[in-house]
Amino acid sequence: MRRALITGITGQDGSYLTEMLLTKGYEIHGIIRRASTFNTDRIDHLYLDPHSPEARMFLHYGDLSDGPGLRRILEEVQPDEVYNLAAQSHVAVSFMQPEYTTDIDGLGTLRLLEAIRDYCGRTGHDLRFYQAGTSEMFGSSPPPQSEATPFHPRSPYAAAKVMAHHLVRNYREAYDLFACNGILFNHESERRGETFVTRKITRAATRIKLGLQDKLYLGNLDSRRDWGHAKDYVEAMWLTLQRDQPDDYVVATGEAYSVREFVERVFARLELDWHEYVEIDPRYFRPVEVEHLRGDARKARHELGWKPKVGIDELVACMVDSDLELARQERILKDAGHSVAYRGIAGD
Ligand code: NAP
Ligand code: F7E
Repeated sequence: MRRALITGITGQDGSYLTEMLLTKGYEIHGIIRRASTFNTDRIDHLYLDPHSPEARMFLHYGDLSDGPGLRRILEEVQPDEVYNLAAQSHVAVSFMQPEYTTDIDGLGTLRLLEAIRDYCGRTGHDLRFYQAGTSEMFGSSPPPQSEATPFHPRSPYAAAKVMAHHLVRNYREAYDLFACNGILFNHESERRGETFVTRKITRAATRIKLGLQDKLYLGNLDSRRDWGHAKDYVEAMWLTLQRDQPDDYVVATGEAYSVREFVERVFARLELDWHEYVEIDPRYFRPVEVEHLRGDARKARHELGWKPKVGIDELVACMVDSDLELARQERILKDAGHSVAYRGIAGD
């Protein structure tokens, strides 16, 4: 049975990757952060008591800021594959917390690579490493962006991810580590964090439809993104680690739409006129914007045999339908006299 160690297992991608690897027969070990509230919603449906003979997913407390803890987990788990998905992944938040974001997304990757280098050198074990890099690294480089496109990061998040990208390449060249970078374009889902723009839109529009909310406040509607479904992207991660040689791959659909077009599609599915509900709030503008991301994933297509299955219409449909169901549940609670205050933090 192959064993995978996943940082960021409680995130959107971590949950889909875990589901996929379990169906492939892997034993999964995930690193979770200790929090005062439960933060395992996205993987609760996969959890079995570790005492159960059927349990194949195990959780370990850890944090990318804690090198010794990462080392201990590696020794204990002895994984065949390591997927580094943990990150402070919100671009706008990275402008508010640049040092923290760099510590986790940049230095955190280094801590993990160093732990792996020492572990492999000392035990003679081999493992394969995947780094979840981002199209944000291209920043202002014009589309279509491929593996050959220069990086021009436009946020602390993107700069930290560029650092991690180069470290992964360096460890591959210097220490012969099977270490690969994904350059992942935006990928969304019903499990997407609620402050990323697609989910913010589908949550708000469905709540508006059911009378739970009046307005949706957004920032820049003109930026264009290449949006795919997260399920497809975790498959590309796994395929990357199954190659004979380590390499770096852009993962993208090749189609881009503006935030405005995404809003239009979502409200149209709900038979609402978005102009009546959407307002611009400048607090959601970023100090500098990434205007246009559209990926060229031909290398992944040829070498990994990967192509996305879900296009924009299906993505919108599944996010809207899932959030409509959530809104229906909120409506029932509200009608029964319970409070259903919706949380949102200004600026993200
Ligand atoms: P996500 O939903 O924000 O999940 C991030 C994960 O990282 C969560 O499990 C989070 O734990 C964990 N984490 C945050 N800080 C940590 C720390 N200090 N130590 C340990 N774990 C920490 O992100 P995602 O959308 O699944 O993305 C997965 C990875 O792909 C990230 O590295 C992201 O930067 C990268 N990426 C994502 C996209 C995209 O469009 N989704 C595109 C390109 C690259 P909590 O649950 O406790 O917060
Ligand atoms: O913004 C604009 C915003 O926060 C998309 C992360 O997964 O993908 C993600 O980063 C666009 C930007 O994602 C609001 O200005 C307008 O132009 O959904 P987002 P992102 O910044 O593209 C990359 C590939 C990652 O790697 C990241 O981890 O939408 N926008 N109004 C808004 N964005 C937000 N969040 N909120 C708004 O109100």
